[in-house]
Amino acid sequence: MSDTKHEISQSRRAFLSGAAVTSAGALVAGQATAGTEPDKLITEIQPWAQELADGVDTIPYGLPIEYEADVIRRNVPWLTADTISSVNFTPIHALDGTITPQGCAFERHHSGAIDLKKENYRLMINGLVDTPMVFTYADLERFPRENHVYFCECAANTGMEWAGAQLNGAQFTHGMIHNMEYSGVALRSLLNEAGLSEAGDLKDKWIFVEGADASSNGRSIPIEKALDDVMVAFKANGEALRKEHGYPARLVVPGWEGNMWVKWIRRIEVMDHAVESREETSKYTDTLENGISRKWTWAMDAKSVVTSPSPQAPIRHGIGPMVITGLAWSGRGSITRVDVSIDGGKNWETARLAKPGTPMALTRFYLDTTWNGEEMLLQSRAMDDTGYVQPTKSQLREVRGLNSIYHNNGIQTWHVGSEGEVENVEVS
Ligand SMILES: Nc1nc2c(c(=O)[nH]1)N[C@H]1C(S)=C(S)[C@@H](COP(=O)(O)O)O[C@H]1N2
Ligand SMILES: [Mo]
Repeated sequence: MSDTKHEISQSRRAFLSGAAVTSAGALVAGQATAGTEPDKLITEIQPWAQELADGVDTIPYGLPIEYEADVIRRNVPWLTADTISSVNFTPIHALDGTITPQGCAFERHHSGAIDLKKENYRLMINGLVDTPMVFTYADLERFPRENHVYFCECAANTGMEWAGAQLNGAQFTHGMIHNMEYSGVALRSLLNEAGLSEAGDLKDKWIFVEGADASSNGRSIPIEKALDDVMVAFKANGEALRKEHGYPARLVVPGWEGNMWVKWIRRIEVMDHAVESREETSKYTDTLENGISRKWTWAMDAKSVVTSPSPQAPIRHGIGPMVITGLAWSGRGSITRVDVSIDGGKNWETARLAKPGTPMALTRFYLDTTWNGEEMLLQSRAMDDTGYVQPTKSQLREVRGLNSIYHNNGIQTWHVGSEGEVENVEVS
């Protein structure tokens, strides 16, 4: 016991003296450098220690402190004609860990976020079921509940980058993603309650899911997936879903494109065919080089991005110790490894995963390294437990051509300049 304690204090001292050397050595880095003036923040009693502060209940439901006011969702106004049918982006460059707070998790609406009270909520299950049913919100809460962390990525995430580097910030290139802990019921429980004998051997059976908003965002999902890990969720990160994420209940379709995660879910029809709705024909399909479009590209392939440094999070500390960090995910399983390159993919170093990857959830990676002030072409490359390796942009284009929008999981490059400034560039 005491040995361990000793070791800890030893290594702490080593770290602190290391930091002192750095701040004295690297002048650009040091704000609290060893100058001649005493640091008043240390030697003088500060205003906040001279009076009493906010009592409990000052803010019954807390928001981030004003100094973090920049950590917000942002949209790109020229991308869409109005904000009703539009998207904004998670500030992934400013977050850490893996859980996305609901308040800054990207929103994507086709006809605006509706205001739906629990008492007005109904979920119908009809079609090839033994007993068509309608559940109220209170009914949903009486089915066995589950908790799972999953990412939700819009298929259009990184879509603007197909032809070349376009948007200057990880928030804009990769921010159509969020990762939350969902509480809800397995869709399987609801389907079984309605009874599936009508659907026979379940071969080639589908569900068609609609939302209560004007767009309804109808999507067909194969029954195998519906009975596997799909959830009807009503809580995210412990609290009720926010209005914009589908209050009071949404579909959670682990690993599959965000468009299938129907919000304000109101109806599920069991069918013997897919509907081929707008959302799965003219949209959310991938046009190949020969003009023919792929459909049913549901799973989100393994992908990663360095969130810092990145254009909105340049290096401000000068040369010396540097943490490179980012996110990796796969809709087909768990992230097993992430490599980082600082020379545009010539050499790779394996990053440290903050925690072992879990299926269909974000994984945080860190590369604890040193920056000597050199320019970098920073990249990350994810691998998942199917053995899949995230492709370069040219590998992706060989298969997919240049007509695609959706499902761009190519390797992203940031150029880091000698002043620490960062820009979106393409190394294909
Ligand atoms: N009912 C309904 N569900 C919907 C949508 C919608 O417009 N209406 N948008 C879809 C799309 S395209 C995506 S990417 C996700 C986004 O979920 P979020 O707004 O919670 O981020 O919801 C999906 N579910
Ligand atoms: Mo989407």
